[in-house]
Amino acid sequence: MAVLIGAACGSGWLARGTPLDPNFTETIHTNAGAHVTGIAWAPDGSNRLFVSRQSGEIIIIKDRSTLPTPFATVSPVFTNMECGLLGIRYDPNFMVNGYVYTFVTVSSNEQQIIRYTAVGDMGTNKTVLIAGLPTRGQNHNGGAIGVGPDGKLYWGIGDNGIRTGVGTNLTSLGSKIGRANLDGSVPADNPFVDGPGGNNDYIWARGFRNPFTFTFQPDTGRLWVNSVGEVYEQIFLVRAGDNAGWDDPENTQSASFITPKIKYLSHAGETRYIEGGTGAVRTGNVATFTTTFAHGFRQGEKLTIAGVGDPSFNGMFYVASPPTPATFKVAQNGADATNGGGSATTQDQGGAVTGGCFYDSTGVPAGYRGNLFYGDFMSGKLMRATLGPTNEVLSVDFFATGGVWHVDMAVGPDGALYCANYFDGKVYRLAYNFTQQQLVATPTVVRMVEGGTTALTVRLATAPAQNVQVNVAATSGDSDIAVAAGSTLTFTPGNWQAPQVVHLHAAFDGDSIGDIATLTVSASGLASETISVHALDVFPVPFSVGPVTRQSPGAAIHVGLTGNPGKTYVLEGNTNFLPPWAALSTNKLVGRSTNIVDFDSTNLPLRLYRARQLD
Ligand SMILES: [Ca+2]
Ligand SMILES: [Ca+2]
Ligand SMILES: [Ca+2]
Repeated sequence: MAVLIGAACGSGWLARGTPLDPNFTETIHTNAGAHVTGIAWAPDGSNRLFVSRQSGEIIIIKDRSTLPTPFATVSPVFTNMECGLLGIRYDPNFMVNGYVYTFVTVSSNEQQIIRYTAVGDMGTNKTVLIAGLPTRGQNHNGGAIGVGPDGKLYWGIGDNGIRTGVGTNLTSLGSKIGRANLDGSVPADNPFVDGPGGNNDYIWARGFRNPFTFTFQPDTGRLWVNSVGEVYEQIFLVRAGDNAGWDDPENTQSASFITPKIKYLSHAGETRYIEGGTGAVRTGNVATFTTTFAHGFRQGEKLTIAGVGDPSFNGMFYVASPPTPATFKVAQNGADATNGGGSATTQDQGGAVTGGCFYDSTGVPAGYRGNLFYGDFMSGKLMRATLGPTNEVLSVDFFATGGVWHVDMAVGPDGALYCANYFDGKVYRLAYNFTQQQLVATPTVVRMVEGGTTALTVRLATAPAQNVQVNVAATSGDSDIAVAAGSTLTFTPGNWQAPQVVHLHAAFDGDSIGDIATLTVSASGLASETISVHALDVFPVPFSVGPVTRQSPGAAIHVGLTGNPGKTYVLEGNTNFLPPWAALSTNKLVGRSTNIVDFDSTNLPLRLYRARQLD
């Protein structure tokens, strides 16, 4: 039984292991302290790595060092077994609103989604967005959290170790992926919304034993969920309303369930036997194998074929197309032949799938871009999956082996891949060793919101002989998206490695569709790179004043102001309707609304308010 973050002994002295592609170099980036549960690079170009620890601390790593004061220490936090601060991710408008979302076990019977607001390096204004999420204070708590391309908050919760919420259950958030608006409210388009009916309206997808991590695919925006398994570790590509089948048997889900895109048997390779006689048939460089019983292999799975009587069938191959229950095909050069016997064996990847991400940077050769990487907590191995145009898995290989306690992974602003170990808190950097100059831009798919600002980063791959000027410009698409800063960057032989920041702004446009634009990153004599930018639509609303509240006589009055993000409103006050109106506060709205304290109102018996839009 795969146990995630169990009570196993620490093996902190062990090295992470070695990337199998010798073109990658691994170094220790930093030590983030014991019991790291998540890592996330601030999407503002600040080069800050936020690290969540199970103990409740969120720390910031900058220039490879831990800042002396934690960003925040979540309290209360409940840290028994697999409980604690389990996940951390950012708002797509983080540069403007500073919102950081966390998934936290707060007691032996409750988990919460908690938001902090970053003010510089400090987390302020702790806000519980969603309370009452299920746990029994032991295992299978889930912990995945993130904001989707639809600007909604998603999280994953497991079966709490006692089959909570499994099967067709729609009342519990156990064994579920949940989805909420960013303020914690229920989106009206969630698939099982029934209002006062018995369904839990947050449910977005179900049937997950322990979704400890998930990741949104940058270009498609699709959600890939890593579900830690009992017999099989499974990675699902999930849509609204899907059921991944738990607690039915894993990897043999019936037709009403989704099946994993990637799976592996916990703690071992798995052997299936090939029929004798005609179990191996090669025609036109495609070999078709028939197994003695259902094999359960998935497209793209890597197999070791051994012992076939005709040895030309033997070797390591990827399942080349969607298999049938007892046959599979692989690409295999060779003369047409028929034979049989032998076996096909899968890879031993580990026993608890964790911490994946897509390689979303130009800081790797094209063959790596857009690949899905994931790790395994028990084996410490990192895996790399390549995907075809319809998200069919083409190959799954080991990327690094020999590590321990892998827990989370992220692409950094320098285009390198970072991964963290749970027990010792070491964060490793795996970087491609370029031998030729090129532009390294990260990410290649930018998700932001209308009226918002975000950042990407650019650096050079190798030391230049002389200064290199890099230009970043919006070259096609919606003109509402523009480079706000960093359109011209200069790299020198001394600073070529340091990521430089490009700020993007998406104008608030008042229509009801999102913006899509392409940026081109270019430099004389070098291949250009393109960045795709998506700004989520923010639909305009009329602006209004209210509610107006006063806690007690003589206290300052609080005034709500609702309007459109990116627009500036001045709140004015008066005591008698007669001119002049005094300007009390000028606000450029970040979200839909803000709350203004009228400190001049104490002891005023009557106060009138109005707002005007300035732009
Ligand atoms: Ca309901
Ligand atoms: Ca719009
Ligand atoms: Ca537009």
